Order: sequence, then structure tokens, then C-alpha cells
Amino acid sequence: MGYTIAEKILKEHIVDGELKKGTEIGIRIDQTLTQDATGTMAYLEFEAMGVDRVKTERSVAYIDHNTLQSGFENADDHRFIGSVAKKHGIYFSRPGNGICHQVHLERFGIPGKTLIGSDSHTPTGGGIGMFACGAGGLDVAVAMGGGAYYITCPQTVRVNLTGKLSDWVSAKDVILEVLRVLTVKGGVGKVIEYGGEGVKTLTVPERATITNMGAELGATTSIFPSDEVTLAFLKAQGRADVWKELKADDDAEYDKVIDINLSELKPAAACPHSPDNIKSIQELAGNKVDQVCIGSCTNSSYLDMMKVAAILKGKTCHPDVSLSIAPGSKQVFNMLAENGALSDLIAAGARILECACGPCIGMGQSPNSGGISLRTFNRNFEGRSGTADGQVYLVSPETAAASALTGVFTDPTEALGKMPEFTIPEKFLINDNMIVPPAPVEEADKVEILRGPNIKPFPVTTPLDESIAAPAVLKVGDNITTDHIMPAGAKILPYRSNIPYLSQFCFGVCDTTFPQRAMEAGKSIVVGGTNYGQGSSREHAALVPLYLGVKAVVVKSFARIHRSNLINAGILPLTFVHESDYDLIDQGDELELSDIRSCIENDQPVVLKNATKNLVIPVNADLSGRSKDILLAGGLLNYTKQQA
Ligand code: MIC
Ligand code: SF4
Repeated sequence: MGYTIAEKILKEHIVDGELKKGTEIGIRIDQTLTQDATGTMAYLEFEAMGVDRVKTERSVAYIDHNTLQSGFENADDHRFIGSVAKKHGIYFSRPGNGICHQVHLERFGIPGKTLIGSDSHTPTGGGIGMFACGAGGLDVAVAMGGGAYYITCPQTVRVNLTGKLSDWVSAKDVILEVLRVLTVKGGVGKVIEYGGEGVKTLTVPERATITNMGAELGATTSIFPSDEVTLAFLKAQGRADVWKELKADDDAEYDKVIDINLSELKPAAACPHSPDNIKSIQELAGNKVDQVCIGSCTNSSYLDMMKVAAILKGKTCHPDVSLSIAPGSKQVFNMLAENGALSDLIAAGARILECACGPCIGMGQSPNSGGISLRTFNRNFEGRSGTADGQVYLVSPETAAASALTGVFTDPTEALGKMPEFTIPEKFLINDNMIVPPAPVEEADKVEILRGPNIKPFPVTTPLDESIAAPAVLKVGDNITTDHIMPAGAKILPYRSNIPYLSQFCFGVCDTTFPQRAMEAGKSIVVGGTNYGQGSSREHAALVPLYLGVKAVVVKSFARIHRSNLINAGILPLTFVHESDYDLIDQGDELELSDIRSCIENDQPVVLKNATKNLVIPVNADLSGRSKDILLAGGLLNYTKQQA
């Protein structure tokens, strides 16, 4: 039997377990990345591990999320990360250099290598043929220290692409179609692998748009072959030497196959408040638009920006629309400045933002009350824009730009006529002057770590209790995101290294009284529905509940990264054996987990007692040998120290 692309890479990197679907495997990690919103914590954890120098082939620390500096906090954190990077062998991408995933694709990504990043959109690297996963900060810290990264050996979904995108139809419309078909939980436990004749019609940045939003499917990762198109991109980045061919064997076996004819796709939008709530632009055409934001790690490449500039050239954005544009990297920004496209954007009335995540993570540009915001981003979760009742639609840059001109949802295929040809330049503008290399080993000792007053110790974990008796302090529904659990945005993000402060906002979108009630209860249990913890990789969505005394989370099903973040934090992740048993618990009920330690140690079924209703509810812990040991030890940090 032949191998898929993912299997080929996994086979080369597996260091623990065997390539058997559904079992836990440990893989060697070649590259890591962090961003600043998760990075401060990841580097504090790395320091706590006591490793002098990273053991990866390449580790890069990016500053791209917390770039609004309305107090000392973010600037202090940037300096902290910069100094840790210098000391411990990590490349440092300075603020202003761009969004981690865009820059990594341009300057560091290598086909066939493994990459983990403390950001859920790390699978962007799949566009260049990497096996790239989003992970919690602690997992990234462990990988920097040379430890393996553990995942459930995934199933593979093959997306077979045929045909060619029509004029003004975009890679974004491809992934929106995949989201329509598979939904936000359709990718859990799976790798989405793209193949077929249509692949060669897509450039690397277009492929990266598609793999980027594989995160919204809940997938372990998404990956494209590495072919002559990949080579051309790497050549234009002055990095042809790292190219290697990667393709699936003809007789590779897939668990599911989806066919998409690119020629048949039409512009689409993900409607509020979920990336899988898909409608065609035709259905929405004519509806009023208040704001348009173009950028983010999904759609901020050179070609995206050139298309937008061509659409806006010589025109003015509609008087009722606020248009903001953030190029994805300094390379893109600089090239737009050099070729005059930036001037077209400025002349059309675009509010040009620095190359960073910006509005995507609620760092400015929150829409007006109830405002309709068209964004080329990847997430439209409720409240994420910073405006509680903002209505965010996820669209392609083409749709965004066309609609910015008319002030209403506009189908670019109808409004814009024939599309001029857009091609990847033969040579990108290469200037790595904003990437600071680490200090040489012999000078590392002299590097001083610059720690600001905003950095507070992270919560200490203790070995798992023998029994847990605690109230269900909160009961939530399906598809709870980590943005619900630990919101982001300009006001809160500066405190990512200050868990006590952050804790006041935990579950704020669902119930503002939760933090106080949890504190009062001392110990608590959270109850949830399906796909609990989807979205961001932020381990704060586990560390903050830990700080507030949450001992266990009982749900119908978990999203992958959040489940491992809970285990890493020493919080017990449990699922109902019968999903309908969710109805047997009401918020406030007293729950009991007896002899939980020995049940887990000895692989015995776990029983949850609802003491208030006098009911017994079977639940699954479903832990592998390693995650069992991590939980018993009280989290990954304790476990790693024990191992050392
Ligand atoms: C996001 O898109 O939600 C973020 C902000 O990039 C997060 C990371 C974070 O919360 O810092 C992610 O995707 O992992
Ligand atoms: Fe940044 Fe948004 Fe991408 Fe997250 S999804 S990395 S916030 S641009």
C-alpha cells in the first residue's frame, strides 16, 4: 500500500509509537514558531524547563499580535521575547516584520519538514508542503527543548481539485467550500490533503490560504504537494536549495475523498458567527456593508494585495464604508511601496495598518454597533472583533475590495469584468534586516533577560487528586471557542503573561459572573457540548480556568489543541459516554468523581456522580499512556521535569 504525503513526512519523523490511525504518536519537530500573544508564556515555560539552547533546526519568535502599545505591557513583552530569543538560539522577527505565518512561509518554511507553532494557524505551512500543526505554548517549549510532539495519528481526507478558478474567484472561496462540506468539526482527528490536477493552478500563497483555514475545520493539519509551483515560489524567495518534491503515492489510501471542481466555484462568505455558516455572495448581494478589513494570515500575500490594488485603482471606497488594509509582511508592504500599488490603495481611501494581525484579533478597528464587517480573515466568532454585536462575514480579498467600493455585498465576478493576469514575481524583495539572529553560543551567557513588571508567575499545578467533589459552576452549549473561554482583544491581550488579571475575563462572552463564582466555589467543573475549545491554540484557555480552580471539563467532544492544553495544565478532560447525558446535569449541580486517580492509573471506567440529582453518569477519560502520566503528575511541566 502506498503512502499519503502526510504519512511520508510522519514516517520520517516518528520517534514514539507506530503509524496506526487513532493511536498516539510522538514526532520529531524540525522547526518551531511562536507569536507574542502566546510567546511570553511559552518562553516562561521554556525557561522553567532549564534548557540552555533550542535543539530544533530552526526556531523563530514573531511579534505580530500585541502590537498596539497603549501601555508598557506589550512593549515589555516584546523586549522579554527578544532577549530570550537572543540567549537561547531563536531567531527574532521584530514588530513590523509581519504576521508569523506569512513571514514563515516566505523566509523559513521547508517542504517535508515538521513545524509546530503556538498559534492555531500554523498549518499555513502546509501550503509549502510542511507537516505544520498548531499547539499549546508548553508543547512548543518542549519541542524547542528537543522533546517530541504528540498527536493522534490522523486519518486523511483527500480533497481532489480539478479545473481552474474563474476570474475573481479566490483560494478563500475554495476553503469556504471545504468548510461548507465538512463544517467546523469535520476535520477533527484528520489531515486534509489536497491533490488532483487543479493543484498546479494554485500558487503557494493561495495554497497557504487554504491550509491556513484548515484550522477552522478542526483538522490536525492540511497539506499540499511540493511541486514545480513550490519550487518557483522558493526560487523567487532565493531559497530554491531547500526544495524537495513531495507527492502522494498513486495507491495511497484515504479515509474520505471530496471532489471540488475549481471552475464551478463562486464567491462565498462565512456568515456570523461561524466559519462554516456559508452563503454565496449572490445570496447576500445588495446588503449594506459598514466596514471592510483586508489582511490577516489568511489573505495578506503579495498577490492578494495586488488584486485588491487593481480593483481599487482610480476609485474611492464608498462613503459609508471604513476600509482598512494590513499587508501580511514587510516584504509584501515594501514591494507594494516600490511598485506603486500602495499608492493606489492610499488614493482609494484605505486606512493602511502595520503588517500585523490587527483587527483579526480585535487589536483595533472594532466595527460600529451592530456593524456589518466584511473581513478576509479566518474567524468570525461572536465578540472577537471587539464589538459585542458586530456582524463579521469572512470573504475573499476580491469580494472585500469590490464591496468596499459599492458599500453593499458585491459579487466580484459580476462587478469587475475580465481579470488581468496576476503572477508570482520571479524575485520577491528579500531583506531580512528585521530578523535578528540569536547570539552565538559562546556569548549567550552575557545576554540579560529583560523582564517587565507585567510578567507574573504562572499557576502551579499539583498532581491529580484522588477524588474530586465540585459543583458544575458553568454549563455551556456546542462549539464553544477559546475566544469564549479566554477572550482576546486590545484591552485584555496585553495581560497574557498575567494570569491573575486575565482570570477576571474568563468566559466573559458567556457569563460574566463565572470568575467570581468559580473563585467562591474553590474547586469546580465545567460542562459543555460538542467541539468544546475550538479555535485558537491559546493555552490561557486552560491556564486561566486552572487558576480559577477548574478541576475537570466534561463535554460531548473536544477540539484537539484545547484538549491537549487541558491535559498539559493538569485539568481532567472527560467526555460523556452517551451524549444525551449532557441533559442530566444542570448548572450548579454538585458533582463527584471518586477514586479518579486509581481509575486512570488502572484504565478503569470513570464514573461521574451527580450528587444533587442522585444519578450516575458514565464518562470517558480516553487517555494514552503518556497523557495519563502527564495528568497524574499534574501537567506537562511537572511531567517533563520528572522525566529529566
Ligand atoms: C487567533 O487567531 O485566535 C490567535 C490569536 O492567533 C490564536 C493565538 C492566541 O490566542 O494568541 C491562535 O489562533 O492560536
Ligand atoms: Fe493573527 Fe488573525 Fe492569523 Fe490569529 S488568525 S495569527 S490573530 S492574523
